[in-house]
Amino acid sequence: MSVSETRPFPTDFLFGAATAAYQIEGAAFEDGRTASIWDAFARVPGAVINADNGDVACDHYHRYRDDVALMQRLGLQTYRFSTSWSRVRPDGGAVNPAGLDFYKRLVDELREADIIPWLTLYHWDMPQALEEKGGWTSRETADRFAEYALSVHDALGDRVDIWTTLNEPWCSSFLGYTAGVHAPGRQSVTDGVLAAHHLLLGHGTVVRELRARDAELELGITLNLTVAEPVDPADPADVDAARRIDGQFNRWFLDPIFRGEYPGDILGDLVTVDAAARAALDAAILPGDLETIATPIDSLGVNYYHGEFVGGHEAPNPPRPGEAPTDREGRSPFPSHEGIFWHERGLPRTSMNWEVQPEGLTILLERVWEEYARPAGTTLYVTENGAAYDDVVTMSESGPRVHDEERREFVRMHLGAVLDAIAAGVDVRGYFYWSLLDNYEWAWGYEKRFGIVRVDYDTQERTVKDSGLEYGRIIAARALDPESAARR
Ligand code: GBH
Repeated sequence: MSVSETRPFPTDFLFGAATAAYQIEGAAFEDGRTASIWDAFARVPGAVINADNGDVACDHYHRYRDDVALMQRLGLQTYRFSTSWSRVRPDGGAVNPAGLDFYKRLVDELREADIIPWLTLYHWDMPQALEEKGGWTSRETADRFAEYALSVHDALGDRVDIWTTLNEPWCSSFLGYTAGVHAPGRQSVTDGVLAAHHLLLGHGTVVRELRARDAELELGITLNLTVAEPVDPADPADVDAARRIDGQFNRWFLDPIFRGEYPGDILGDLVTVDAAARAALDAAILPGDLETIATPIDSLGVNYYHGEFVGGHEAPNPPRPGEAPTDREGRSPFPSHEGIFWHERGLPRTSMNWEVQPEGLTILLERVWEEYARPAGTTLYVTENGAAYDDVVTMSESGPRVHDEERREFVRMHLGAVLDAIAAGVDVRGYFYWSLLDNYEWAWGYEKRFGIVRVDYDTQERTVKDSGLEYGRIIAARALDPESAARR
């Protein structure tokens, strides 16, 4: 939607940016940290573009003070980061005080700068030693996760109020254990559905235990949610394709968390596509699990990147699939994928080949609010939204500049979409751009840049991109201003 007048944000709306430990910290083997599944996966031949790994990444572990100063310059009110399990409990074992000290220093620096720390406990980097004991396919990993969470809370509970258990458990389970394009790189439907269950169980256990320790904490989870649109809403095969995508991305996680049950249609599909996987899931769901998973949360984090335009008939002009950048053969992440086809609808695309569809964010927020969050008394945050583009650096008298016009527009349009949702009555309390910095984009290595701040990986120099300057102006004005497009 185009902006013809100044559109203010609510006074308590929070503007932030997000990162994740493995993607920015580097210092992969310092101060007692041991390998995570991503350290291991990055070393599998062909798994990651250029065999890139997170050994150095943005060197944030050593540069966090400068990075916090940068956040302050941008005017961020909050910063969403994750803690590394392998730093806090190397190999998933005993607590490592040196690892916790890093997060204490970071959080103290943030608080000093008046930036609210928003802590995510798990952004995909389980200790490799636990993977060797079964990883998320093992029920015990949920208990190890709870122990880890409590040790982070022991150290930081007095200075962090907002806690997210998991980032995007769909990716951990189905990209990691079924498609095999993310760590740990397994390719099994059974492993994916078991991982999803144990991730959810770990989430619920941690919410329950942190709530019991401190009723004041703001607790939640972040999900990658999408809008699945059928090519022809009058064609039953297209509608069914959209139902299966919605069920496997969204409802697989939303329904247990908000309703204490897995979606029946998706369990039905699972028994037809892989009866053994369904039996394994049934056996893994023990009495009480779904009650634990449905422990009430205060806020739901919505990560939105793009929608899905799908049908039940082969596409005449199919778009290039987006998720497997390497020569390592990925499988479908969806247990039920037969007969689902992605179609082209002519939307602009980012350099990930993801569609740009800001209205999708409005539609998604309205739907999640009406069907799940509002009835549960849960508020919403957009915990990630952002885009990769092939940025070009130019030299000016004042130093390097990045005129990332497309990203600047992307941010403005999606903030407009959030305002549209607020105007429609959705209680969405904040927005985090993904990401503060260019960083390690998982299987894409350092090739894809999502930052509002450029990172030169040779010098570690940071340059605020035009999109970052624009975001800073929007935050300062607390409004989307039609003029700011011209003011550069
Ligand atoms: C987030 O996940 C992550 O939380 C973050 O770490 C990451 O850096 C960031 O996004 C950018 O990737 O097969 O083409 O249909 C992204 C969530 C969900 C987005 C699945 C892509 C399917 C792509 N992803 N989605 S495609």
